[in-house]
Amino acid sequence: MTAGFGLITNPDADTDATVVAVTTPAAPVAELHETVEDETGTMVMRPIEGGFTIPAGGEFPLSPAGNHLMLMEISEPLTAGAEVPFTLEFSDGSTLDFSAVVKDYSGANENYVGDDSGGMDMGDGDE
Ligand SMILES: [Cu+2]
Repeated sequence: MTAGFGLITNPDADTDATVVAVTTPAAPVAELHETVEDETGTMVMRPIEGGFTIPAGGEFPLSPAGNHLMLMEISEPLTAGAEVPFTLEFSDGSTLDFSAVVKDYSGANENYVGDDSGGMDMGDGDE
């Protein structure tokens, strides 16, 4: 699976900012995901309703066991060390471009929504 982690900050604003979408040339489909506990106590991830809200003057962490940017339907595995550009789109229509360096990551072995149903393409798990 391929996901994006980091920290979104909103240091100088006096209003909250809401990220409603993410796009990247690295993946045909990119989603904003949250990680939650389901009825059975299993950690699962799913598209977050309403987007990521970064409080005014605050920050919004993206982490392997929490909220993250989900890259889906990637045809070519991303190479560690490569730089991948992203664009965040905010609820007010503004956008923010940034890039992130691809890293191998072997942690975060939560169960993910779709593992059993096959309804979600998590990319190349062998990578
Ligand atoms: Cu995800």
